[in-house]
Amino acid sequence: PAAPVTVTVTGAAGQIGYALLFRIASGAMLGPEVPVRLRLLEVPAAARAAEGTVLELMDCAFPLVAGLDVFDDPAKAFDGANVGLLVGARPRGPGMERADLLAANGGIFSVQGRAINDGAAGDFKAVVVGNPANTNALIAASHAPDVPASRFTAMTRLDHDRAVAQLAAKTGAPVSAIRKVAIWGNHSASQYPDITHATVDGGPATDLVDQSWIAGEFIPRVAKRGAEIISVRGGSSAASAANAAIAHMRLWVHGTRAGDWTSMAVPSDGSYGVPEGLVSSFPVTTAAGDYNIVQGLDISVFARGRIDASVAELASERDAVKGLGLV
Ligand code: NAX
Repeated sequence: PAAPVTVTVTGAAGQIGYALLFRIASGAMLGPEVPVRLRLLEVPAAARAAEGTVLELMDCAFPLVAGLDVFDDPAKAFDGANVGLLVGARPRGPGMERADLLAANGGIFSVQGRAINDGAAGDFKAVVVGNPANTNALIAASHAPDVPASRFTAMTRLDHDRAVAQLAAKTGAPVSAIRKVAIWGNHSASQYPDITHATVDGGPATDLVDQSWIAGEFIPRVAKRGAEIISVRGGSSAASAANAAIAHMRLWVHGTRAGDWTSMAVPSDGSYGVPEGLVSSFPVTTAAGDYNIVQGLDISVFARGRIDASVAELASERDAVKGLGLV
């Protein structure tokens, strides 16, 4: 049997945490043969609720679960972690300015970055889900100098899946027929969902839809889908976000399929003119636990403008947290 993998989940008592943990425990993330040791991190006030989730996880009698522990101390929660799903974050409260939000999250992700630096396993990989996800990943990485920055990624797979689903609905094709959708930039309304390179049943997606649908309906629908979910459901995306976090990590560990890619926010190496170090979404291929930004794609004038606008937002978030001494 495979060796157990230690998975740390933060914000474990939250709504995404609840949708995430049972699927990780069932093998949906790392595979049906891989035992998992789950380490749940919560704030002290929510640790008891996380203990309640642990009781339920026990009651599932998942054969793959090799450990179940709850912590309110990041240093303990990340001890020996191979995989981190950083979901817990400070939501924006009433009257909170953007700088307050960045500062509150800076306090969380700097401490967690340090805990990861000091205690995580040598192959540690993280996906940050908690918003502002890209900048939180940047903060965590900059407090973990001994861990390669490339291991700190942020989630745009939910945006990617939303784009696939919208393209499938518009063309009438099954989602399984769609390849090479991409999300660029920030996980925010400034993101650029891109179907320029996408295929539907092997043919160009752009032969099936026109530019006015792409610019007028598709892009805003995907970029503002989070707000649409809140207005219709009365709560923010939870199960779909958990599903995307599982896909993000499963693909990173097990690899993307031939002829396809995924979208991940990763520290830029300067590709496509995105300033080095900014955690920005790109199309990436993955294999054997590594990822590579897809190179050589044609970027239209339209795409350039969209990518530059989202990257400018990321640069301003980085400048704000730099001003706070967080990176
Ligand atoms: P909830 O408010 O339901 O849960 C968050 C949990 O995190 C709470 O239980 C809280 O106690 C815990 N927490 C807060 N600070 C913590 C800390 N320092 N250490 C450990 N736990 C801590 O939010 P939920 O709906 O689960 O969403 C979690 C985060 O995901 C939010 O920041 C949200 O904005 C973000 N999202 C990101 C998405 C993405 O695509 N990247 C989409 C979904 C989601 O909106």
